[in-house]
Amino acid sequence: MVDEGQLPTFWSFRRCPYAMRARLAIAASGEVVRLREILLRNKPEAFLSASPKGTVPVLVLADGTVIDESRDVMFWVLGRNDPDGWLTIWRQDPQRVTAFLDRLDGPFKDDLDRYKYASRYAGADAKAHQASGAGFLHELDKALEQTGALSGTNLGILDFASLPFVRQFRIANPDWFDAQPWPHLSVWLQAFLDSARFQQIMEKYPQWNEGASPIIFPTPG
Ligand SMILES: N[C@@H](CCC(=O)N[C@@H](CS)C(=O)NCC(=O)O)C(=O)O
Repeated sequence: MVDEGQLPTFWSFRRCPYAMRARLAIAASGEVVRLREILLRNKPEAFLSASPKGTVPVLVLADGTVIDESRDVMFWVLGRNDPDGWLTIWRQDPQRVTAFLDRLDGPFKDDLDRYKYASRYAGADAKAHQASGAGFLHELDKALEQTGALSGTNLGILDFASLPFVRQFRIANPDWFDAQPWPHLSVWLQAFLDSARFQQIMEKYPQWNEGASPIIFPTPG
């Protein structure tokens, strides 16, 4: 029986790729949290007082510690328990992992936003950002050729940190994406989309409000 009062509180938004990768790591680690689903256009006071910068995901531990960067949430839960060895590559080569995540969250995310949501960025050249993002994805395709994973022999932190963003890149124009010569990348993405873990973290939850009953994540099976 879970003691709900002691569980960390996890502020989430279902479709946010940063929140998705945090939920993936939580589910893989076996940690259990109280999930609070919010709408970004209507952020609850309790969320903003936990983390005034107002981005999801946010994990608030029982002792009040606030972890409000998705990478830090991943590392925190996996640091406690990592049954699938997601951090093996981090232990072997932390610099490589950091460099990859910086590129993913920096230039690639910039390209993704300016390609997928070009109208929100004055003067953004969607085609140029599509091409630049595709350059990164071609590199991933090459890296996937050997083992089908970015993190070594098995899927790990590099894979699950990036898959939600690669999924978004595809959603911007699936026909174009599927016509690109990146067979290993396509297989890798499709296997993720078909996985039980992806279904698990995309479960729909009602929006949180002050009187809401706690939602335990992952849903106890
Ligand atoms: N660096 C942050 C970025 C998180 C982020 O930007 N999340 C978006 C949603 S996908 C957000 O909350 N944006 C605030 C807003 O739209 O008001 C992280 O890795 O956690």
